Amino acid sequence: MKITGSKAIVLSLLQEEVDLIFGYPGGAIMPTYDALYDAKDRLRHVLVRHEQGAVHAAEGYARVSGKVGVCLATSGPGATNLVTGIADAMLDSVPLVCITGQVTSSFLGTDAFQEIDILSITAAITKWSCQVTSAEEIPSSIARAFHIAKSGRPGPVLIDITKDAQFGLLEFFYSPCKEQGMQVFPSMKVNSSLVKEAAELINRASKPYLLVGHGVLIAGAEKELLNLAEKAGIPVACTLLGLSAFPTSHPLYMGMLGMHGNYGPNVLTNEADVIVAVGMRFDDRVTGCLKNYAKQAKIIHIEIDDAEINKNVKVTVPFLADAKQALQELLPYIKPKNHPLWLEKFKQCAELEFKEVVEKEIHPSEGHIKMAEVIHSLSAKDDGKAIIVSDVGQHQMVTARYHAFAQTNSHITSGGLGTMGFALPAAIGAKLAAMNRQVIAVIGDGGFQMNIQELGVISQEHLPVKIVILNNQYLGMVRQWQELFFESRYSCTEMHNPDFVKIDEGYGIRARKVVDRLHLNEALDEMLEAKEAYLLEIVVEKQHKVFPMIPSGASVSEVRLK
Ligand SMILES: Cc1cc2nc3c(=O)[nH]c(=O)nc-3n(C[C@H](O)[C@H](O)[C@H](O)COP(=O)(O)OP(=O)(O)OC[C@H]3O[C@@H](n4cnc5c(N)ncnc54)[C@H](O)[C@@H]3O)c2cc1C
Ligand SMILES: Cc1ncc(C[n+]2csc(CCOP(=O)(O)OP(=O)(O)O)c2C)c(N)n1
Ligand SMILES: [Mg+2]
Repeated sequence: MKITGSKAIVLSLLQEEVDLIFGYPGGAIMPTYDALYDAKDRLRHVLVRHEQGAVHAAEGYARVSGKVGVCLATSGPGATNLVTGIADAMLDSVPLVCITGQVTSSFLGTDAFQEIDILSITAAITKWSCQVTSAEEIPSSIARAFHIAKSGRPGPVLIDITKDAQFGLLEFFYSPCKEQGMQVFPSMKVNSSLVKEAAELINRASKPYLLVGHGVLIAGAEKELLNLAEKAGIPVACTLLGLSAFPTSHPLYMGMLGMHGNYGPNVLTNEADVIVAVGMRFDDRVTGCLKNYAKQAKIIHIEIDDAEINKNVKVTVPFLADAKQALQELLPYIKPKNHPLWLEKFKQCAELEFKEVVEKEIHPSEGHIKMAEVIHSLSAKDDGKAIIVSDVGQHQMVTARYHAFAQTNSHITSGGLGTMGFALPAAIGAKLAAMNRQVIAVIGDGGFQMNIQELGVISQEHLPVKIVILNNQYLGMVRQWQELFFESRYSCTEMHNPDFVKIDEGYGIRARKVVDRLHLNEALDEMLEAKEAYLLEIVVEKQHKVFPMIPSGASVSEVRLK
């Protein structure tokens, strides 16, 4: 029996075990929305308020669940509204399948109503994309899309399906794609001579150092990483996106790398003799000035994407493999060791950072509430167990620095693109992926207003997402750079904000505003205990600057404490 293309879209998604999609309807995708009507018991559709929200929600869902996130939009403005989100997913290696409707194939190229060449627009920000103009191509295209999105280095793919293809008829047959040999699927066989070479370097090292990135979380290699660190006694530091891959309370955990990372992890990069970098791509926020980055060290780079090896940093052992598999193969060759003198150096750096920066931030004796004391208290209250979804800016850096992540996959933020407006919709996706966990979005007053409309989803879907707005009435991160590098000329960074509590209440969401320290603890408790969604606006110090900081273009050795 023949079925329509739109039904085939729904059946194909079900074949891929998709049970949740985020989207927004419109003319060119209406046949598919009609098919969703019959499948609503098996395929939940969450109606976002802006297509950008759909992509970020799908990203949050994908990153927490480990599955592929799916979003659906119409042609023209629906499709172009996806663009920022797709770029965000591309830079942070998030697997997404984005399906857009397109005008009927006979109208293609005529500037028809809501016709836009979304394939060309997204060519540079997708791992793969295709246009489907006949119903018969739908199942195989969707199968291929899922395969590409999740294999090798994950990323977003886009399928643009014309309206006539959705209306057309086909004999439905679905076969999952197992295609090999494309550039996006590197050979997964670990090279045994590399394993021995890497093990020998680690065994001989006196100052070994493990740099941990997002790829460890993607590979699910947290246990193997812990085993390697403990067996060889290696100190560990994480990138922003690698946070929560290693338990923060572990004695070998030294902190975060990079521009606003911890002091020791940065300066000691230039003292380590062997660096094992796992699933991280030596982003410029991590390395600072490349000319002066870890020149003394032999570097082993475990990485799934060939293009990342020797891209920014020249490595000694280029280890093209999946992180989990590579670490599993490496472990038997590793000799048990301890490096007490090397660890002592990290300890001394941490003590210095605590005295110069941390103590004043988390235990201020007077003045306005500080972002760091909020995050420190929040983290202590639930033993670092929540999933934290942060937006972009000073509050993002403070959250990364002061939240003590206790469980894996618990920190979701926009790293590569740094997309303000990410956190509110991403928290929706994260909550839908982990209904049994506390999900807290930490957002600045600027970023909150970039996708504020997604409060409507929280309200309609009754999602108990907790939202903390750290309101400094400034685009704080830009203000910090203006103060440090533009002679305090605060050009266009002050925000006259609306009444966030009233807006929230307009959406039927419980909300509270705190302006002084006296009420902070009790308000945080109230928020954490709430069974429903809750927004807590906290008015924080305006002049705050995030330190340590590696000034742009400086070396990791030049990290500033003030
Ligand atoms: C305001 C702001 C400030 C920032 N400051 C900092 C900072 O101080 N410190 C910091 O670290 N970052 C910072 N960032 C983030 C930074 O821009 C990068 O996004 C981040 O450093 C990238 O981390 P990553 O390399 O671990 O993750 P990704 O960029 O996601 O890279 C992951 C790597 O793992 C690889 N991989 C994927 N799957 C596997 C697998 N199965 N096996 C092996 N490898 C795999 C991928 O190919 C990729 O190379 C900041 C961002 C913003 C917006
Ligand atoms: C979409 C987008 N536009 C602009 C920027 C540049 N930018 C980075 S941080 C920042 C300020 C963020 O302000 P806010 O959300 O209030 O957070 P704060 O830094 O004050 O904590 C800006 C404008 C960005 N990252 N994303
Ligand atoms: Mg702000």
